[in-house]
Amino acid sequence: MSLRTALEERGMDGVLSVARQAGPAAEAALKADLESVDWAMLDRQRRALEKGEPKGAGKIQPPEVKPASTSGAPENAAAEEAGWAALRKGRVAIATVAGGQASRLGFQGPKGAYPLGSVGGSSLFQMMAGQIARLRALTGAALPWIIQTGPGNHEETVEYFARRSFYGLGSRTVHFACQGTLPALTPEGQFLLASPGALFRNPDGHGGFYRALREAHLPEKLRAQGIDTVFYCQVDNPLVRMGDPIFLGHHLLEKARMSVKVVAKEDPHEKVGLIVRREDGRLGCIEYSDLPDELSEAREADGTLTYRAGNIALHAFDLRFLEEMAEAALPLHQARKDILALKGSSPEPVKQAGVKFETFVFDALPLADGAMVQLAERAEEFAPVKNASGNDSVATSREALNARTRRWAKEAGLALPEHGAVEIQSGLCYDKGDLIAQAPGLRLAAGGHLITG
Ligand code: UD2
Repeated sequence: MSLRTALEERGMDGVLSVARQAGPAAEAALKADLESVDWAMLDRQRRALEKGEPKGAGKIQPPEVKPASTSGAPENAAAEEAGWAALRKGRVAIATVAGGQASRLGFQGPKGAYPLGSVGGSSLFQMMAGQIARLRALTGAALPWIIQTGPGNHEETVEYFARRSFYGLGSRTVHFACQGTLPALTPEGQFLLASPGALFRNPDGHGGFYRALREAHLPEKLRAQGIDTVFYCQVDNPLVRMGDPIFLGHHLLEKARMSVKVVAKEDPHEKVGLIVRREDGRLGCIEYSDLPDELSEAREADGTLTYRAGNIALHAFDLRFLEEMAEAALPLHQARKDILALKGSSPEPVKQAGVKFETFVFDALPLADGAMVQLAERAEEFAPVKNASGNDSVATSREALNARTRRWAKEAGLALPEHGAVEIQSGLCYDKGDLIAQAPGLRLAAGGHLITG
């Protein structure tokens, strides 16, 4: 179908007139941009706009939850064995979504580059790279790392890693996959223009991860290496246990296609999605902004929240399922915003009502035949950096890291000064057990409370 027909059929051909007035270069650029529009997706966007956001959770139940990896629960023993075996066999890759900018932190650059370490100044990327390096050393596996970037930070992220020699991981084992974009629309379903020659587009949400992998040809590359399982995390949680063997083990033993970790919510209005068992028996995630108060505030007789499985956006995937999700019609979430775009014949963009569309990774959960939920102990595994101050800020995340290091060091019998931040040198140890095992050879570096080898 020609571009003209595609536009005319949808009553959207007016979009070319502004470009035409601006001259042949702008017209050619806009046409090229329009040629890359996914028309089937655009039709879904316009239908979603008419219907509005899907509301109502239906009848829900709390999900069954496996014990936390750090709990020492006997039920975790078989999973631990299965997880380490899969890691050692080289069946696992790690993926981190890092498509956003750190604008909420007031930091210029990709969020993963934020220097979170209180003593050594390690960035979030460096902390994660260190865990992967240590896990590689413990398992002898290749353990590739996929970093999903966004159009706004892709080049900067690749350059960031190149300048740091990929933290010693080897450039061929760190893969970058850039997520796509979706055109924003007016409330009437028309395109918006960022300039006469370009549509206004926004990143397609972390649900774009599935397509980003496909576009980068990663599923086939990974499969050729014998990989069938992917551990997934967000870039903003420095407490993450990258490639957690117990989590992966439960996922594999349950023959799950997608799994998720949750923390027990204590604050009904905490900004995490809620993992639930839906009426149709499938798992689902209700985003915090869509959660009615009567559900978020419901309590058991002992005072605990009835629905408390808070999504920490940590998943395990079957590789085939990841590929299938690149084809799935995931729900389109809409954000009505003021958008800076051209209007009428005005030469400069002006703020106007528009709608941005995004898809979310967790919307694949109901599509997974077999899905496992595991609890995470908050103090051990979850302290995201979201805001400049207050909840989930740099300060609260550093505090949680410091407290965890002190707990581990105490159990490892390492003597620490009573006050001040303590950090474990990145890449030195994978978890508490690893620190305990290595404790006799460790020391505090001069000039800071950094535990080094
Ligand atoms: C997300 C979840 C929330 C909860 C919480 C846990 C959504 C909508 N909500 O909340 O339920 O699990 O995390 O911390 O996700 N990202 C991309 N591309 C995008 C958008 C985001 O890569 O287009 C990445 C981003 O770099 C970050 C992660 O996804 O690593 C989370 O994004 P966010 O900070 O926008 O999500 P948040 O905090 O609203």
